[in-house]
Amino acid sequence: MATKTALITGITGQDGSYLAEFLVQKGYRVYGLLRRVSTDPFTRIEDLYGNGQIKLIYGNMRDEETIKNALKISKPDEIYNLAAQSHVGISFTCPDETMDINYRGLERLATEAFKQNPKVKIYQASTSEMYGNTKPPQSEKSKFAPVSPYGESKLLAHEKVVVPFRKKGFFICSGVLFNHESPRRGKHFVTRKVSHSLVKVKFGLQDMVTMGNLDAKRDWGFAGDYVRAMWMMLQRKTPEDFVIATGESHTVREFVTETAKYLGMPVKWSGKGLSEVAKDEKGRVVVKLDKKYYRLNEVNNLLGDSKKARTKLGWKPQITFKDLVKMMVEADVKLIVGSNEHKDD
Ligand code: NAP
Ligand code: F7E
Repeated sequence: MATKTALITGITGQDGSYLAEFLVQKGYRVYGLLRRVSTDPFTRIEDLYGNGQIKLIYGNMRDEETIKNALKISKPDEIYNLAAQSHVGISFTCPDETMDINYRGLERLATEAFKQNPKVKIYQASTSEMYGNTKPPQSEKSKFAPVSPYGESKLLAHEKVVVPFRKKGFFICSGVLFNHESPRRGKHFVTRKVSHSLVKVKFGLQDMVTMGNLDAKRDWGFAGDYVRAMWMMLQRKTPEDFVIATGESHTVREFVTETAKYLGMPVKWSGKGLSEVAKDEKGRVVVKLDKKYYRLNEVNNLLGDSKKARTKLGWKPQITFKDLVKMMVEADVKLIVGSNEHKDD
């Protein structure tokens, strides 16, 4: 079989890095769209790039010409559109940028990609945030009702780009992925914030971590399992959307409790509302709350029903909630204790 070529937007992100590794292992020629930033963007993909296993093309989802150029250079068979302003909380402070990257960006990409090659297959990174507070469990049949600019931008990308292009006969599909995490997760997402901070607390490098809503429930899986599903969706003859989720949900509070337990630093919760705290066995406060980490609107309860993916794609997650906590804590212990990270970071 001829070597396939993939173009990944968002290759420097959590999912982009796992997907690049996965596709390289499958024998793909992999290109990634790289936006210029002042700091080192390579941390997650430098091995693949250094070994010449992926090629990077400068570009930006906000700049049509750079997208055209990336498509002309890479000539992809498959496109994975993972680039996004992906932080829900931050989307409330920069809604226009979020919309331009997440919705208009896909519009620019899909329009040009299908013009250059009508047979190209496109995967769109849709999200459980599109459900907002629709009653769980959420499946492909559940109602979309986003409550954040991020959720709205992703819903527009789905409804105004994915659905119409598919109706015209092009291969484009949405993976409606529920939260997925890993040691490569950005530190401003709650799981990584908790694992990274509590490891620092454990080793005396930080006193406590300050957080927001502990009652929110999320269906957390492992990013490595989820990129496999993205690829599976593009190997089909006909494009369809799939929910990808573990089918198990936990509160943010439970994630903290489990992380602390795995670190051998069990915590007890006390207090109510903003005064709630978690204390370690010596009675020291290791988690406190601050209003600034609460969102303007919250998605309270996400729990995915991925029956369709399990039957039609043959996909199922391999990593459990406890495995995920263990994996993230162990990676942060290695990073922090091994690297002598500074106390004020
Ligand atoms: P992430 O770590 O935040 O990565 C986002 C990627 O998008 C980064 O490579 C970033 O580049 C790139 N990017 C941002 N703005 C861009 C622009 N204007 N032009 C080009 N690239 C740009 O996100 P992730 O967790 O890997 O998620 C991947 C995708 O899945 C995103 O679309 C996200 O919305 C969606 N999603 C994620 C989850 C989840 O739980 N992780 C669940 C459902 C859907 P820089 O390195 O330069 O910042
Ligand atoms: O928040 C609560 C917060 O930022 C999870 C993105 O990948 O998944 C992700 O979006 C929950 C929320 O992820 C803090 O209020 C409490 O209820 O880790 P998060 P998210 O908003 O669910 C979806 C599926 C995506 O598509 C997105 O791209 O945790 N929470 N305290 C906190 N959240 C943060 N970030 N920081 C806190 O201190």
